Amino acid sequence: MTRVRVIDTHTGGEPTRVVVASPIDLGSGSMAERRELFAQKFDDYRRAIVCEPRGSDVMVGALLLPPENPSSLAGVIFFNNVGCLGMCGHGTIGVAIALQYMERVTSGIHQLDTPVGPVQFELMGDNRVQIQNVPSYRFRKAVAVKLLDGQVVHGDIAWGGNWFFICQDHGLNVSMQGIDELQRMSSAIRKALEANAICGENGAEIDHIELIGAPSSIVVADAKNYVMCPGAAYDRSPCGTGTSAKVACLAADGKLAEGQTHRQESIVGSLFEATYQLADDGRILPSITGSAFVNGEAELILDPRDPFCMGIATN
Ligand code: PYC
Repeated sequence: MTRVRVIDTHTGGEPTRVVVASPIDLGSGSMAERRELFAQKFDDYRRAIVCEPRGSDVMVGALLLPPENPSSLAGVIFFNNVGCLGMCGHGTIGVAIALQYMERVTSGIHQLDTPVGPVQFELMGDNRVQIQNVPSYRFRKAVAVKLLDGQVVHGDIAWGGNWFFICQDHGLNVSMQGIDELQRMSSAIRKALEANAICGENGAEIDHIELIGAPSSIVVADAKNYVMCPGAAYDRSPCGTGTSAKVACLAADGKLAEGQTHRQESIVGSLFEATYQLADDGRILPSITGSAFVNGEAELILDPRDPFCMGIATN
């Protein structure tokens, strides 16, 4: 039997399961190489940790590893019900709170290595964490996409650690009451992007769809979003990488100044506050602040006699 120690957290409603000691050896290559090895050779562990029957489609895993850079605290690979992510903003906030819970960090700025570059976090007190995400940018503006039913929507293609199609003219209310329609619309956009070979830079797959709407009256926010993740679950948090991508678009449009705060509400009413600094190359360096809480601590038991020991595949 293999035992896997995990700390469960949620960030604005979105769960992160932090694997504190990796049950597998991914070597000491770059984080991108280790993610590739994880995806190619150990995908059953991904399923075992986040998929049913131990997890769910919404669960995001965070595998803590030795760092790539000597100055970093740890390396981390984020993954979900269908594969690995590039970066994960809500997950980084969850990892920070899990590390604090384990008394591995106190105050100060700490660096984590991810497959798409280093990110920093700072504990702000009261379960709040500020992260500095990877450089983010808008790749293409107002790309028209024709859906199968003939409706045409437009969206910006932007990078925030994952690739996003950010759409405002979808014609839907971004609210929990309309969740099924938001899901259908996001899936239709994702299919149309694939069918028309609309990609991120260098042909990268756009695997996150972000629908923007008006904020509700329950929190003070500038916008609300619904984000469909790869695997079709929607992010309960405002999505850290999605908020970074959105802020990159606002910056590119001259709608958000350096240092100004953008408040991004999630579909469940949780909030991230985002600011940015301009990088020398024209990209932005986003900072995202949100809160996470530890809500579980467990040892997963991987019993080889269990027919669903390595999880139920959803892809
Ligand atoms: O917060 O960046 C994020 C994220 C990505 C997928 C789910 N959450």
